[in-house]
Amino acid sequence: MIFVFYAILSTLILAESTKNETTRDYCSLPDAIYADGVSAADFGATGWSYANADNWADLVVTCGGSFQSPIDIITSGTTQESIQPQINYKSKDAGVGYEEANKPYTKEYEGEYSEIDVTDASGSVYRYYAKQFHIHTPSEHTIDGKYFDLEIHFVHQAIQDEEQDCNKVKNKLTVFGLMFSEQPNAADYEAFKPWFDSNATGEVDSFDLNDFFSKMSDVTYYHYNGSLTTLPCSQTVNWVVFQQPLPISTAQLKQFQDFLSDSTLFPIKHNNRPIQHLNGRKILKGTAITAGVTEIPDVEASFAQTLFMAILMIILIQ
Ligand SMILES: *C1O[C@H](CO)[C@@H](O)[C@H](O)[C@H]1NC(C)=O
Ligand SMILES: *[C@@H]1O[C@H](CO)[C@@H](O)[C@H](O)[C@H]1NC(C)=O
Ligand SMILES: *[C@@H]1O[C@H](CO)[C@@H](O)[C@H](O)[C@H]1NC(C)=O
Ligand SMILES: [Zn+2]
Repeated sequence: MIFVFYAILSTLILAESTKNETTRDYCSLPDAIYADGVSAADFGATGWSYANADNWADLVVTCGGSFQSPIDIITSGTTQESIQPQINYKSKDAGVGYEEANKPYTKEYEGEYSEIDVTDASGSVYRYYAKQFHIHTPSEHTIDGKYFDLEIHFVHQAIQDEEQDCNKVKNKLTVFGLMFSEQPNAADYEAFKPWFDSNATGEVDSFDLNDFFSKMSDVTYYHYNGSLTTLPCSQTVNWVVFQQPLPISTAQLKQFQDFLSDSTLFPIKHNNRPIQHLNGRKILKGTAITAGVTEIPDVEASFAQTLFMAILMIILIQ
C-alpha cells in the first residue's frame, strides 16, 4: 500500500515537473531585436517616427540595407514553392494570456502562445513560439500596389530545445502578415476588444490564433526574406504575407484609426513604413492548409494521461 501511494505521489511530482518544462525557451536574440527594435520610451526620443521614415537609415544603418520590409508584392513575379505548410498553432496553456504592451506607436499584445512549425524561405522547417501580435494601419505590405485598411503582424521567435539547434536557425523570427478590409457589418473580433474597451484589464485569454486562418477561404501566401519594419530594421525576418483580406467592421477599424489620429505622435495618422526596394529578392507563393487543425494534448491532458497510467499501474500491481 505504501508503495502504491509512493507511485502516485512520484507520478504526480513527475507531472508537475513536466508542467514546468512548458516555460518558453526562445533562441536568444540580440536585445534590440528581442525588444522588437524600439522601446516605448524610444519613440520620438531617439528621433524616429513615421513622419521621418525615409531617413531611418541615418539613425540605424541596417534600415538602409537591401533586404528591407515592407515590400510591394507583385504577384506576376512570384515563384510557386512546392511546400504546403500547415497553419496549426498547438494549444495554448490555459493559464497564459496576452497582455497589452505599452507601445505608443502600435497596439500590441505580448504573450506566450504555443508553438508552430514554419518553413523558412530556404525550405527548412523550424519551430517557433508565437510571441506577440500588433497592428499597422493602413497595411505595410501592398499586393500589386494595393493597400489594405489594416495589417496585423503575428511575430514568432524560434524555440530553443533539445531538438532544435539555434545556430542552425538562420531566420530567427517568422512574421505572418494578415490583411483586413473594411466591411461595415462584419462581426467584431473579440481579441481586439480589450485594446479599446475602457473596462478591459489589457489581457486576452480566450483567444486562438488559428481562428483568423480558419476564416480564410483562400490561404494563398507570399513568402520572402525581409526585415523588421521598425528600428533597428534587423534583416532576420522570414516573412509570410497572406493574400486574402479578412473583414473588419467599420467600428473596429475606426478604433484603430482613432488611436493613431488622437495621438500627437501621429501627425500623419498612419503607422506603416513606406514600401522598400525589392533589390532582386525572390518572392515565393504558396497555399497553406488550415483545414483539419488538430489540437495536441495540452499540459492538462498529459497530466490526465499520467494519472491514468498511474492508476493502471496500481491495478496491475494488485
Ligand atoms: C515550477 O512550478 C512551481 C510550482 O508550481 C513554481 O513555484 C515554479 O516557479 C515553477 N518554475 C518555473 C521555472 O516555472
Ligand atoms: C532567403 O535567404 C536564404 C539565406 O540567405 C537563402 O538560402 C534563400 O534562398 C532565400 N530565399 C529566397 C526566396 O530568396
Ligand atoms: C464598464 O463597466 C461598467 C460597470 O460594470 C458598465 O456599466 C459599462 O457598460 C462597461 N463599459 C464597457 C465599455 O463595457
Ligand atoms: Zn509590424
